[in-house]
Amino acid sequence: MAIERTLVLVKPDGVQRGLAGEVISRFERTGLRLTGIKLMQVSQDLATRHYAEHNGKPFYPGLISFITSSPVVAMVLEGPDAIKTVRKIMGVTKPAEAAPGTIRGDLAVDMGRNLVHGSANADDAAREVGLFFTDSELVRYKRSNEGWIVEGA
Ligand code: DAT
Ligand code: MG
Repeated sequence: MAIERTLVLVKPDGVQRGLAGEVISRFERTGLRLTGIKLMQVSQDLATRHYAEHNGKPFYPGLISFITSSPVVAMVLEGPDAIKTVRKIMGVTKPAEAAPGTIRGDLAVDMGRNLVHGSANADDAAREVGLFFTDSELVRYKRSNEGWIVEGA
């Protein structure tokens, strides 16, 4: 199990709906360690860099306008298989197909308002963490119970 870092966003709909705490809590309870967190307004420049892979798709203009419409909570989570674990907790992109028990499955109904972002793979995670956080915003620390969460930690 590789120790990974991944970028998570509570998107503008989550902040506006008062679900930031609920979303953060679901990730926190997995045991992944919170390494960075902040409320921020996503600029046009950051949005286009973050979603560069979707440039040209029909939903792209709506996606950029949505992600820049209101603040997001950005965080970095760290732990064994953090990228896959976060994606599992999020559920698939389309809320109607997201499993019950996932954030999107339980709390969303529309793909364009699906509450949460999580990096898709290791390359994206490294790129996205670097886009949203400076190195000094990422805090290195140990919890007193690491060994009860990760064997040998
Ligand atoms: P994910 O957020 O699950 O990684 P993605 O990277 O394919 O999904 O797309 C980014 C976001 O763009 C997604 O969370 C919601 C929006 N989106 C994707 N496909 C869409 C579609 N066909 N119609 C509307 N919005 C879409
Ligand atoms: Mg994606």
